[in-house]
Amino acid sequence: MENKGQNSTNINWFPGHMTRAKRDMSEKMSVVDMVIELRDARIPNASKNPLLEELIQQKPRLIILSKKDKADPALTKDWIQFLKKDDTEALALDIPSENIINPVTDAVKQLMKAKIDKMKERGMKPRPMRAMVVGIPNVGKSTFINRLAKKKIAQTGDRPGVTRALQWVKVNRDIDVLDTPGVLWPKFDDERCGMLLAITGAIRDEILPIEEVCMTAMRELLALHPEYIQKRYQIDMHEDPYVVFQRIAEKRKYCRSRNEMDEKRTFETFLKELRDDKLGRMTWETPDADSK
Ligand SMILES: Nc1nc2c(ncn2[C@@H]2O[C@H](COP(=O)(O)OP(=O)(O)O)[C@@H](O)[C@H]2O)c(=O)[nH]1
Ligand SMILES: [Mg+2]
Repeated sequence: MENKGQNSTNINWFPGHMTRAKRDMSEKMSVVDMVIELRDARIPNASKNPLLEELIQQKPRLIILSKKDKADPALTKDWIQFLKKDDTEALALDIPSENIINPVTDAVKQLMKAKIDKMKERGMKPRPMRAMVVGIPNVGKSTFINRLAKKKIAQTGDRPGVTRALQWVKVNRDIDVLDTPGVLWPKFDDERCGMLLAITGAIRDEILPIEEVCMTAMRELLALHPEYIQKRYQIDMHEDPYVVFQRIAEKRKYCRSRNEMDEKRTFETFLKELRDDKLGRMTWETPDADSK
């Protein structure tokens, strides 16, 4: 898939030309010891990048599930369990609010233990491990780097085509992080992934029709957490998502005339409340069913 700009709903959204982005990331990959991959804790599968597996080569990986404050805690635990492997550590964080340096340092040291031990065996003083942060737009990469740096890092290298020396953020004596993250594109081609990215606000609203996004979200909520709907809107429940929206509109008086729901207002309000966690904490994917 190429983003040529014309007629493309993805315009202004990709970091530049995909080929260039890929080459740039692969160059950076060669100078780091490991990769810190951010994914959204609410959609750990849909927020991963299909090409990272190829780009990452054999590098150890720390997966950070961001926005854990918005996700279902029990499912986050399941995902962490599922994602951990020999060369992969996993950690869930509320990046803006919690002290992230200690858990990240511990995870990096755990992941890189073999390499650090080898340096020591050879009589070398262990140097900080160099990591590159990668992830799809909006997942929390800049917030993560700024919090590790304890200051705001100027993102001058964000423009495509601007080559400059690699700059490192010194976190502590154990970690250095590349000051510009690698921006990856999500799985647009998979319909359900696209829906989940839209539901959680990872992609711009214009990309997908709001009615379809809301109907999908409501259908899944009715199956997984009908009590969230009941509690928030205090309506008589119904199995048809559209009828549920009609009842919400009726209750909130989002109507044009007596029996006609103001769809735009109803859908927009619902989506905003859902994204602001007004209905409850929600994880949209489970490790078994959605962990392709
Ligand atoms: N609730 C919550 N919001 C977060 C978290 N991490 C990042 N954000 C918010 O997500 C938005 C996008 O973050 P940003 O760092 O700009 O993402 P980037 O595009 O990957 O660099 C910002 O509004 C952040 O405040 C988190 O763990 N929890
Ligand atoms: Mg950013």
